Amino acid sequence: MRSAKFVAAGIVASVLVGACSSAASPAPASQAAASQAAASQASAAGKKITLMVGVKGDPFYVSMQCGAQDAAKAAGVSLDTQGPDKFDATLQNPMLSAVAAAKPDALLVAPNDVKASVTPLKTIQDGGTKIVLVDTVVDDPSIGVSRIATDNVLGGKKAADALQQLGLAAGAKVLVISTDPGVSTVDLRVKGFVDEAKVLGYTLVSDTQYSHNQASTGAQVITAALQATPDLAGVFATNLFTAQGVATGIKQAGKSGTVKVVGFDAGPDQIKQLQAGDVQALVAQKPYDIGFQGIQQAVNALTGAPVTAQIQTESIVVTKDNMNQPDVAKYIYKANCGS
Ligand code: T6T
Repeated sequence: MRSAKFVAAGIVASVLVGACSSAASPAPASQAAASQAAASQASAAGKKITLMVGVKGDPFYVSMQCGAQDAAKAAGVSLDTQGPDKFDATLQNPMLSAVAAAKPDALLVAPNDVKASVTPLKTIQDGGTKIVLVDTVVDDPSIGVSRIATDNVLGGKKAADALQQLGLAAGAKVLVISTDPGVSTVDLRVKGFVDEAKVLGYTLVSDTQYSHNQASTGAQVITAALQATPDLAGVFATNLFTAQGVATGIKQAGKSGTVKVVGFDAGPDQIKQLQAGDVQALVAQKPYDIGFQGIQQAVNALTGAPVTAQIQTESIVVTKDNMNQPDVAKYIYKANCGS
């Protein structure tokens, strides 16, 4: 992430450099854009922005917060970060009601549920706060001036392709373990995986199973699945905590390496499991970039600059073989912004 931070800082620097150097031989359009960007940054100073993450303490959201903090500093806006103790709309919604009462100028939010999060977000938006959806979204398309997330369908497809790279042939038995239905990101990953698994000829041994975003439940689910299907060949675990729990369950069953595990996300503990051989591949997102761009879009919305309605960020497949390459290692998530 440190390098990603420098890249992001470089983007800000190049906007500023562009604004300065445009005086030498400006193309009229870019000169106008540069002046507009500079004016936007200046006039956003002092605005109040809240970041509501999906769940507190998750290295994915910590890394997103690091990006948002850096962008907020560059724009001179204040940032306050909050999040529920569990990824659960019944816990996040009361916090969103408090945001509605506080009326920040803008809200970056990862809603916990495509349907249950709509009402509190509508109240916030109707109160005049500009909303930028970061990571997860809601079903109501009228919510949010901008939506920034990983291309999650593509990420799920990459997970299935990773199983093929690991040697799974047509007919291999596979299982998907996700968090909960109604979480937009993981639902899209499941779709991308299942569609590609069909193309590759894999046999899904059951419908998608759920960890409720708890590593311990993920471990229990895979333990039961191994008993039901002793010749299971591969598992796709759609997010950080699910993948951690699945890898633990596979290890406890003495099946590390025999049952191939592809997880989503790249938290510090997941990287240790990759190193240990309990997980074979991880699809890492770029949460720092999502947070950084989220603030940029919020600032644009607050200053009348053009806003991009939808931004899809990239993912990258991390394995034991490439995890130490600098261009891969920089995407490992952070447990705190200083590390
Ligand atoms: O995978 C991320 C995030 O994209 C998803 O919406 C929820 O789970 C994570 O935060 C990882 O724990």
